Amino acid sequence: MRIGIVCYPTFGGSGVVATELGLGLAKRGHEVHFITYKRPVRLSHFMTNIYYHEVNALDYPLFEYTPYDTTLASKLVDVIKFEKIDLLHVHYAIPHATIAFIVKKILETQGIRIPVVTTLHGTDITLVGADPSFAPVVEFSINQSDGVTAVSRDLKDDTLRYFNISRDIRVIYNFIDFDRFRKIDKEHFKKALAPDGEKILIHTSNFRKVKRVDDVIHIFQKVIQQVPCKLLLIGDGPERQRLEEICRKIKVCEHVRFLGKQEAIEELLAVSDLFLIPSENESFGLAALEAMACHVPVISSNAGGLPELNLDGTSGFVHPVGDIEGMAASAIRLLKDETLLDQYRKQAFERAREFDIDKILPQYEDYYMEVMKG
Ligand code: GMT
Repeated sequence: MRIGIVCYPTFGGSGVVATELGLGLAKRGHEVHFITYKRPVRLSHFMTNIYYHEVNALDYPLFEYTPYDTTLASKLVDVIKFEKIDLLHVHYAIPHATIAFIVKKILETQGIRIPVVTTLHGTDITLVGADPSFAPVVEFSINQSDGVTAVSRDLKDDTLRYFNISRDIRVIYNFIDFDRFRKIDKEHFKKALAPDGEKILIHTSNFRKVKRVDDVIHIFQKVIQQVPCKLLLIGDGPERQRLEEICRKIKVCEHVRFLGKQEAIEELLAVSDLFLIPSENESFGLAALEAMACHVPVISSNAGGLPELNLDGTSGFVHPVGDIEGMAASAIRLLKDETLLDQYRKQAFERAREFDIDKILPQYEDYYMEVMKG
């Protein structure tokens, strides 16, 4: 197939899933065209059947906001016609599902049918999409897609709860590529980060309020009173300054490392003992899956699709949102008992294997075929 992929190319789960999906499809012999405003972060090396089309929005003094949507639509019309794309897969409903609808209509006037699949990733429904400033357009655009997928059952349910959806929504979970995410030996990293053999707790996110990174710090504050440990905070975002201030206030700075955005997350996961993800809302939790693939058990909240991934008492522990006491107690229990920690490491890895790219990717291929058959 010739597949067009539209996504947000920056750091963030939806862009990562879209890029890894494209790379996986290309490896399986499909021709994949990425149409984005910037080269996706994980698309750094050359592959014969991967193509990249950059969308350059024209700046003009009249525009207070550059009309990126129009430029993207025009680029898509051009790429779909010229490259003879069979199917367009857009990631994150806003504005991509809407643009896809416009493109479809334009191409229809030229006798070209382009099936569109929209993948809902989470905040495009729960946080942003349901806002009245977007909702009617999001609902309309989802209904106009030829196929719709959601990254968890919970996100599907939320979508049906928030919107009046006439389409079936297929659940296709996030996935992981074990060629990249696996336990690697990075002992020298471990020595540098935890010179006295301290345990390492890790959190990666875009530091937005929805991630409740302050809970991570407060959990850590409780854990360090009982287990010598360090906390790695990976990523960046609007909450960073406030979080640094919390660390100063509760005097844990010397044990907490803010490492900013990192590309080789797997190297940091390789030296970590426990992953914390106490989110308020999380459609799936790709970051937790990456940790599990590297044999790192997860302490999570029960928000959204997290319990569909992190099995309480198997791959880690699940607690209600905001239950700092409970999450800290589970963390202490695991970190104090090396045998139990080892058992959870294995179980986390086994759970991650259920989301192997080789199992999930064919689900997309089958779905594309169904959608193309109409
Ligand atoms: O908010 C983020 O975590 C980024 C966001 C995105 O769209 O880039 O991630 C969402 O999509 C990921 C991939 O499908 C999911 O694994 C994340 O759980 C989801 N984030 C939220 O729902 C908050």
